[in-house]
Amino acid sequence: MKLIVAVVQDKDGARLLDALVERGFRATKLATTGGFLREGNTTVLVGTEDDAVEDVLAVIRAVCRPRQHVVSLPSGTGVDAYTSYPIEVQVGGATVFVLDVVRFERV
Ligand code: 2BA
Repeated sequence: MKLIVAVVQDKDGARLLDALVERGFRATKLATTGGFLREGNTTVLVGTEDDAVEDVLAVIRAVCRPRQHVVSLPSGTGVDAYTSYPIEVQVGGATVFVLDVVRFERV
């Protein structure tokens, strides 16, 4: 069994859950925060059999879109400490980890 941990954008989170549940996968949605942008994102956990991992990844690929975000970074120290400059980063589609599950129980 595998645990798929997918960090996705909030905009894609609800549609991803809908698509997974529609296809019979069990999923849990967590409200999370990205370490770089410090903005809210969504982490979806999916526990599934090994042979279904590619199906779950296909759903994630179909739903989650890359988007450009502009973030302001501080220029530096001293006089520059109070100024910032914008940079553009591409976020997503999704950051996905696939973990081996040692034991799974529903009690
Ligand atoms: P954030 O950490 O808020 O990162 C948002 C986006 O900022 C990243 O998009 C990437 O394009 C950029 N970025 C992140 N760290 C950077 C850095 N040190 N320098 C320059 N640009 C940087 P994604 O790569 O698509 O990541 C989206 C979110 O997925 C991340 O939000 C974070 O919450 C999660 N994530 C990504 N890689 C991860 C990892 N190795 N471990 C844990 N979480 C991860």
